[in-house]
Amino acid sequence: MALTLYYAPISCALVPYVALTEARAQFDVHLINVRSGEQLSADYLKMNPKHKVPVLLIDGQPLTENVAILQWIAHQYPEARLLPTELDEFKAISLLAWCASGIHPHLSPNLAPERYCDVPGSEGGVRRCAQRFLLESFRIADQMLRNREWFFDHFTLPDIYFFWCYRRASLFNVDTSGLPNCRLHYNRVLTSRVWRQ
Ligand SMILES: N[C@@H](CCC(=O)N[C@@H](CS)C(=O)NCC(=O)O)C(=O)O
Repeated sequence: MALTLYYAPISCALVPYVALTEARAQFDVHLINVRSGEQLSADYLKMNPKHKVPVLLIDGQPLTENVAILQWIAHQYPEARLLPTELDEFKAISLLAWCASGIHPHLSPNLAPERYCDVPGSEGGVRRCAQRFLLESFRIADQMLRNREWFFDHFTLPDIYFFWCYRRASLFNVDTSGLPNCRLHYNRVLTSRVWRQ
């Protein structure tokens, strides 16, 4: 099977990159320069009219949206145990959906606040509001991770997606100093997983 991950540095395409690596999948990486707008080119839009990374091309067929791509990887490589079993499988999908729809959308306004409110001078306020939403979610995650290594009893997909959300927020200088469990989890993902080796 031919797999190509359309990827941009720092972006959420890191999440399927880590998942594929943890699954020891054979895949190619196609770099997309999001800053220069390569995702808006006619060729890319043919593959993903939503002009986003990641896209996973599976034998020439594009699959978009992290939540779908991640589940496809977990099902394709069951020996990697990227999803827990029984009810926990659906709890893990619930966490993925939370990352995708409850956390990720509050990251983007930090990067381009003018896309979210075009009132001149509103950038600071847009960032402040987005960061409030992010911190609310991170506080919840911090409680979930209390006295735990991972969200479930072993490393699974939500660990990867949450890791990326937290990392992206830290790069926007969101003050996460009061969230020790998120920080410990972040360091654990950085230091103990295959994708860093
Ligand atoms: N819902 C999508 C979101 C993907 C997304 O927002 N990707 C950003 C990078 S983190 C992107 O490609 N932005 C470029 C653009 O909007 O033109 C998913 O989960 O895959």
